Amino acid sequence: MSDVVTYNREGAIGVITVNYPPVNALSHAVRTGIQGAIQQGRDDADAKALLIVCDGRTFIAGADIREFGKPMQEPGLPEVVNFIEATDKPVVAAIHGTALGGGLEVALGCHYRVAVPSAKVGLPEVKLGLLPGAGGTQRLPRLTGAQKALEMITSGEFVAAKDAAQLGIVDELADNDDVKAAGLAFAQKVVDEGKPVRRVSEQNDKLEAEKGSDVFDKFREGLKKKARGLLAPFKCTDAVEAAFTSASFEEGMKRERELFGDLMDSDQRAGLIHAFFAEREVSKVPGLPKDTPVREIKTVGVIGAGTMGGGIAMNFANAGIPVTIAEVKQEALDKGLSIIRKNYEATAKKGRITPEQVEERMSLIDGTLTYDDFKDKDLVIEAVFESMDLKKKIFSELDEKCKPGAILASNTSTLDIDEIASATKRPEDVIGLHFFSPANVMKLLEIVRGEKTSDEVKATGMALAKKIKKVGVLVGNCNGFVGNRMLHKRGAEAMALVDHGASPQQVDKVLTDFGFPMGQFAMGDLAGIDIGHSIREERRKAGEDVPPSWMDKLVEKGRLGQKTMAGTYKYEEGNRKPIPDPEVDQIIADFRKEQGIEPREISDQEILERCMYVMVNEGAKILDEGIADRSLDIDITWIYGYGFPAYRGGPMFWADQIGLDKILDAVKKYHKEVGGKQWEPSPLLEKLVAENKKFGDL
Ligand code: T1G
Repeated sequence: MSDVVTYNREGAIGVITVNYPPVNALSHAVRTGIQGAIQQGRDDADAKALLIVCDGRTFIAGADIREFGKPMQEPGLPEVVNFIEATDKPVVAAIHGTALGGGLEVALGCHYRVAVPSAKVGLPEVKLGLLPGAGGTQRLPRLTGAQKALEMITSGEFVAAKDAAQLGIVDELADNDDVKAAGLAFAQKVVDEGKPVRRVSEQNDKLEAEKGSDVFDKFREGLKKKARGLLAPFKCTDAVEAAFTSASFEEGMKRERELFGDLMDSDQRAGLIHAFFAEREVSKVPGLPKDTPVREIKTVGVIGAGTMGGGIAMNFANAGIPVTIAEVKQEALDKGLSIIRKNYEATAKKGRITPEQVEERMSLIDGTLTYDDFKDKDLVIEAVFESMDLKKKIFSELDEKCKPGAILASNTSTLDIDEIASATKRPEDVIGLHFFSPANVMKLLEIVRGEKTSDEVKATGMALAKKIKKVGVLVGNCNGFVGNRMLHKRGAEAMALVDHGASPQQVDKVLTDFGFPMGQFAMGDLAGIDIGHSIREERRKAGEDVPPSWMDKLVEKGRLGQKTMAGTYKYEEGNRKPIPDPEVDQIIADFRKEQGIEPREISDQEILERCMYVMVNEGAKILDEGIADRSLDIDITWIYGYGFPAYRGGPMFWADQIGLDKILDAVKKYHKEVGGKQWEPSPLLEKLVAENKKFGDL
C-alpha cells in the first residue's frame, strides 16, 4: 500500500484516495499507487463500483513536471489510464479544484465523471510545449467532437465545471463543493441503476460523424497567426486528427505517443518548463525569510493621473483596493479618470468584465489635488515624469504628510531609488515599484530595493505583486534596474547597426522572427521616441558627451512615433501597423554621410548576435553586481516585461542553451570590432565558461 494513494471500501464503493500535496501531481509514487489501488478494487468482490477522489486543494493537476527530463519510471501514465479504463466494474472520478493535464486524462479513463460547481478542467500541456500524452488527444474528441477538442487542447485554457458538463466531459454537476460526498452519491447511483462500464475509447460516434472533414486544415490555418513560431499547437492538432484517421484507438494512441516524444525532446518544452518553474521561484527571494512580516495594504495613493498613474491605479481597483489619484490640476485629474473609465468600458465591450464591475471598480477610484488626503494611506506610489528634482520634492512632502509605517514607492524606470529615499526621514519605507506600460496589462512588476529598504517593505512589495496579479521580481538599484538596463544596451546596438548599414525594418524583423512581439524600433514608436530624445538632451545639457543620432533628426521633424502617425515608421489612420518610410531611409542616409559613415551590408545573424548577446553580457554583469539574485529573475523580467518568447526560457536560459563559450567568443569578437563598455566581456561570463558552467548552475 502506498502512502500517497489509499484504498478503502465505503459500503459498496471502493474509494481510492490520492493525497500528494500540493496538487496531487502524478509522480511515480502516485501512478504506482493508483494502479495498485485499482487492482485492489478489482479484487474486492464487495466493491460494486470504484471512486477516485483526491484530498487537499485539487483533483490531480497533471503529470509531475519535476520528473520531466528524467528517465521515465514504469508504470507510465498512459498505461495507468488504460488500466483504469479496462476495469470491469464502473469507475467514477470526483473532481474538485483543477483537473488538469494528466489529471483530466485519468478522469477520462474513468467510466463516469462528477464535478463540484467550483471545479475546472483543462489540458494545458501546450503551455509547457507538450501535448496531452496519456490519451487526452484521443479520448476528449470522442466526447466533444473535433472543434472543441482542438480549441481546448491547443489553447490549454481551463473550462468551468458547468461548461464541461455541457460539453459532455463531465456527466454530473454536484449541488455543492463536498467532492467526496458527491463522488460517493454518484457512484452509488451508478450501482443502484445498474449503469454499465462505459469506456470513452470505445465511443466512436463523434469520430464517425466528422471523418474526412476539413476541420483540421481550417484549424491549422487559424493557428498560423496565433501560434507563430510554436511547435506544440501544431503537434496537438496532428494528434487530435489521428483520432479521426487511425484505424483503432490503439493506433491513435501510438501516434499520440510519437508526437508527444517529438515535443518532449524539443528546446521549446525545456524553455516553457523553465519559465513555468521560474515564475514560481521568483517569488521566493534568497535571503528574505519566508515568515518576514508583511504590512497590510488596505488603501493606496497614486501621484499622477497620466498613462502610468492611471494604469497603476486600475491594478488596485481591480484587486478591490480603494485608490486615490492626486494631480496638480483638476482638468488633468478629470482627464485621467475619464481615460480609466474608457479603458474599463472597452474591456467590458470585449465581455471580459461586466458593466457592474466597471462601476464597482470606478467607485474604488477617487481623485484629489492635495497630498493631505494621503495621510491614512498604507502605500503611496509616485508616477510623475522622470525628473529627480521633482521626485525628491514629492517624497519629502509625502514624508511629512503620510502616517508612520506608510510605504512610499516610486514608479521610476531608471532613477536612483536611494537618492529619492534620501529626501525622506524613512528610507527603510521607500521602495521602487516599476510597472510596465500599459501598467494595467503588463504582468511584470520590478520591485526595486534601496540600500536601506527594510525586509518587511520588500516582503510587502512581493506580496502586493501577487495581490494585484503581477509577477513581482525583486531587483537591485542601478540605472535601468534589470529590464531597462538590458533594453538600453539592445537599443544602442540596434541604433549602431542602422548607423552602419542595416535598416530599422531589417533589425525589427530579426527580433520578431526571434519571437518578440515587436521589434526595437516599433516598440520605440509605441512608447514615443521623444522620451529617449529628451533623456539624451538632458544628458547633453548636463555636459555628457552624447553622440548625435538620426533619431534626434526624426524628433526635430515632429516625428514622435505612433502618437504623431510617424516616427521611425509611418502609420495609417486607425492602424498601428508600422510601415517603412522612404523619408526616414533618406534621413538615415544623410546622417551617415554627415558622420562620414560608409554603410555596409549587415547580415541578420550579426544583427541577432549583437542585439541578443549584448543583453546576455549585460545580464551577466547584473548578476555579478548582485542587482539580480538569480538568472531566473532576469529570465522572468524579460518574459513578462518585454515579451521575450517564453518557449526560449528567457535570455539567460536561452544563452545556456546556445552555449556560453559560443557567446563569449562572439562578445570578444564584437569587443574588437565595435568596441565600447557594453562589449567588455563580463568577468562572470568568462568565469562560467572557464569552469564549463551555465547561468542556471549559479
Ligand atoms: N507538477 C509538479 N508541481 C506542480 C505542478 C505539476 N504539474 N503544478 C503545480 N505544481 C507546484 C508548483 O510548482 C508550486 O510548488 C505548487 O504546486 C503550487 O502551484 C501526461 C504530460 C495547478 C493551476 O500544466 O497550472 O500532465 O512553489 O503556485 O497558482 O498529458 O500550478 O509550492 O513548491 O502554481 O494555485 C499538466 C500546471 C502537466 C498544470 C495551481 N498540468 N500547474 O496554481 O499554485 S503535463 C499543468 C498549474 C501533463 C500529461 C502531461 C498550477 C495550478 P511550490 P502554484 P496555483
